Amino acid sequence: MIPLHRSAEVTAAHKNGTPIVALESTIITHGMPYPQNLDVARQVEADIRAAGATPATIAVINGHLHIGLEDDQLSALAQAKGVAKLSRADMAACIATGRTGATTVAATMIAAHLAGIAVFATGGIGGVHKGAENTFDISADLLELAQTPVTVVAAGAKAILDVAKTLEVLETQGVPVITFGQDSFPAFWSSTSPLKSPLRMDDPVQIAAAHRVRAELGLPGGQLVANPIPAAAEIPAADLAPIIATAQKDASTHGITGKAVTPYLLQRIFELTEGRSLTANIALVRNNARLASKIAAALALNTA
Ligand code: PSU
Ligand code: MN
Repeated sequence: MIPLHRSAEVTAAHKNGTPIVALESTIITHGMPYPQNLDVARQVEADIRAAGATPATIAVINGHLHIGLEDDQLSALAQAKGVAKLSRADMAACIATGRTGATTVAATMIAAHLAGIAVFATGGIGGVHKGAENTFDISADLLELAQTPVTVVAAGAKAILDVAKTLEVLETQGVPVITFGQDSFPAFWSSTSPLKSPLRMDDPVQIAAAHRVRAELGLPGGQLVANPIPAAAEIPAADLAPIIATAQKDASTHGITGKAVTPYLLQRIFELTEGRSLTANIALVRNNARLASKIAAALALNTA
C-alpha cells in the first residue's frame, strides 16, 4: 500500500484513539487568495484543536500523500504556484509522477478513508453546475460521497451550482443529506434556501450514530452534513444572485471550462463582493470545523 505521511499530531491522535478531523487543501490553493488562505487554514486547525480534536489537512507534496501538514508545509502550500487540483481522477497520476497537488472533497475523502479518518470538514462541496444539461459538469464529489465512508460537513451547496439538481443526484446516489438544526437546506453564503433538506438532525451524536449504522447495514459511501452559516455572517441570497449571474456570464465569455470553473467563479465573486464572500466563507468553514469535531468526538467514544 502507498505510504501515508502522517504529521506528528495525527500520529499521536491515532495512537491515543482521540478524534481526528480531515481538512481539504484545494480550498487553500484554489479557493482563497494568499495570505488569507494561510490564516484561515491555521485558524481552522486551531478551532479543531480547541474543540478537543486533531486536524489532518490532506495534500500530495512531491508525490507523497500527507495526512496532516506541519506548519512549514502548510505555509509553503498556501504560497505555491501551479499546484494541481486533485480529484479522484488525478490523485494516482500526481503521486506516481512525484508532483504536488491539493485535494478536493473527493480526493480528501479517499485519503481520509485510507488513513482511518471518518469525519471531514470543508466549506462547500462540488455539485451539479448550472447548465449541466448542456455541459455535463457534475462534480466527482457527489459520486465520492456515494462510495467512500466519510462524513463530510459542509455549509450546503453554493449558489453557483444548481442546488436542486445537486440534491437530486445525491438522492439518486443514495447519499444521506442531513441538515444540522433546521429544515431548510443551507446555501453556503446564505443560511437558508427555498429547498427543504432531505434529512435533519439536531445532535452531533445522532449524526455519528447514523454514520455507524450505515456501515453496519453494509452500505457503502458517506454522509453529507449541511451546516448553516452563522446568521451574523451570511450574505442574503438576493444580494448574491446578480453577482453570481455576472460571474457566470464572465466565465462563459472567457471560455472557462472543466476544473477551472469553480476556482474562477469563487475568485470572481470575491472581486465582485469586494471580499465579503471571503469573510462569509471563513465564518462558515470555522463553524463546520467545530461541528465536525463534535461528530468525530462522538464517533471516537463509540469505537474506543
Ligand atoms: N467550494 C468552496 N471552495 C472550494 C471548493 C468548493 O467554497 O475551494 C473546491 C473543493 O475542493 C471542491 C471542489 O471539492 O472545489 C469542487 O470542484 P469541481 O466542481 O471541479 O469538482
Ligand atoms: Mn466540474
